[in-house]
Amino acid sequence: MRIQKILATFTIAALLLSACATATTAPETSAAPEAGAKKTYADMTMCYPQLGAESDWRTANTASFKETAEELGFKLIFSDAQQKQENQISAMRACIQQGVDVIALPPVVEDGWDAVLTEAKNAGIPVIIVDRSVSADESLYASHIGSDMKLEGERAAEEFNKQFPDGAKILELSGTTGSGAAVGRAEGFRAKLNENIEIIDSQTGNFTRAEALPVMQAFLKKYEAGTDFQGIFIHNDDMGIGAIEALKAAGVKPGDLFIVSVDGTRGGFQAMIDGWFQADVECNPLLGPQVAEMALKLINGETIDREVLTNETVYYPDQAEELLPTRKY
Ligand code: GZL
Repeated sequence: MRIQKILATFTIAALLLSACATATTAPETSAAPEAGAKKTYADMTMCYPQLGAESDWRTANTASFKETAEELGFKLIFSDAQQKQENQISAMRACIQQGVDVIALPPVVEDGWDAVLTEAKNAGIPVIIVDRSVSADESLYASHIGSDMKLEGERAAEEFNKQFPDGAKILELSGTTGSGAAVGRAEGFRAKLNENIEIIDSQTGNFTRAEALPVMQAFLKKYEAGTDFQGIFIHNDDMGIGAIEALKAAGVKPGDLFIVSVDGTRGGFQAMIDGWFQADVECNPLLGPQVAEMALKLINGETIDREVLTNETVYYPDQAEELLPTRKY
């Protein structure tokens, strides 16, 4: 009898120990979904090789993706390319090596993506083009989501047409050369602008305040504000704020010129309140939630729209004061 009791004691102890062992050797990471189970955000790793931090718009776009990843619980591999395409491509290649589930690419310029998009496709990693467009063949990416940049340009032109029915001479401060945003806005602007409104000069300020300031200073050395030109089309608020610094230094006053900008950031709203901007064409950076939803559908093998355009409007000074506190970027 004594032997049986001793054996029983050992058996129970062994069982208890193995249970503990199982507990301590439990897998470190969450178990991958069983084959055939739908993936959730917790299973998703998204690569976001952000193009830079050149503007308030870009800062808001980055925040939208980081906050969405936090809220929904997916892993975001984020990098800042400082507006250099080669840095974005290197970041994408690192993500492909890592075997991410999806790449969301906000391309700094339209051209030069075919090779890396082909590499992603060959690795079975779907790509969503975010914000600006690419010239690569549509077969190389799953979808594009962003603004209709051409329409933004057309909307800006309509403001000048309304303001100058008898014609005018204007300047253009354009965005990053070769970017879908600058190309689209310039194209739409010219397509819609009345023939009696002449663009006497156009220079890029690369979407930044710092680079727009010297461009506006150079314009003011060449042209007399009010006499040689009566208005300016500026491709984003940050460049507009840089230009205002040069205009102020040259003795130009708010309202002396008719200025239309793009983005609708808080800075742009303040420029409308201060009388510098007469209209601000909205361009929405808060794309994180929609891209996350599209990405999860893709990794679950569901179909998504090939083109998703954001609905946008035009803001005016008479509503700027009231709306400024509600602006999310
Ligand atoms: C437009 C976006 C542009 C913004 C700028 O969708 O790509 O880039 O208009 C930003 O403010 O820098």
